[in-house]
Amino acid sequence: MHFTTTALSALLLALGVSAAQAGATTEVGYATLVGAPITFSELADGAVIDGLLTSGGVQFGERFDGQELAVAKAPRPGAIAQDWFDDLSFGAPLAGLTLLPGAIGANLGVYHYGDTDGAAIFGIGPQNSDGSDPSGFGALSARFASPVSALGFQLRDADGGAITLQLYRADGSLIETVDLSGRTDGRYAFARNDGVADIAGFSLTHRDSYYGVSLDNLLLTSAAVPEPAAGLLFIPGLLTLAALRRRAR
Ligand SMILES: [Ca+2]
Ligand SMILES: [Ca+2]
Ligand SMILES: [Ca+2]
Repeated sequence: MHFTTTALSALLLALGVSAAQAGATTEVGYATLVGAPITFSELADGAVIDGLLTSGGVQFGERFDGQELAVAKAPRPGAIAQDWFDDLSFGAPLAGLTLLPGAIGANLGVYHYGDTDGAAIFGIGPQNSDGSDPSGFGALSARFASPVSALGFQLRDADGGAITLQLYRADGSLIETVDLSGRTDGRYAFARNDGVADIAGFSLTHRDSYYGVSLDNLLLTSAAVPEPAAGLLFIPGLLTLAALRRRAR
């Protein structure tokens, strides 16, 4: 089998390009991020926040101008009933990434977990016809004062349901949709692969029937460019190998 170096390079280049497009961010350890997290410790347990919330210099609300607020219905595991969730999958943020609050009583809420991490915020979802509490079932979006290259956060009450984090630039364009489905409570962090500080905000939506999902300890920072994925690391090695083979002929 004759594989010329040129053909091999082209193939590897194609592989490299597709791998780079697979994700605009890389998951990194929360502890590797430097900075002070937003703890929401100033918020009172049980508070319902109408209008935009500003905490730690970051604005929090329901969605961005241009995103349509829809209702997603998902079966409640092990029950006939289904739950209703805020859904932001229609429309897209407009340039400027302008944050909007939800309707009165359907924007954001606060729950104090009674542990060292204390208060966390959640989106309030649509009112289910069965009268169940919509706290934690809503969308939660954040707009940063200035764009960052990395962010970390704590998810609370994550029970393995579908969770989606969408990262946006200030011009409203989507950087990446990060699938957090199946994550349990914990701290997670993501950094831009190319180190560019263009993450200006995010939307967090989910389908988690058990008390929804809450957000705490949001940490916005710049991080070192993450190590390339393992698949990319061996490509220079292969190219060298191909060059050596060619020389041996
Ligand atoms: Ca907290
Ligand atoms: Ca809402
Ligand atoms: Ca939950």
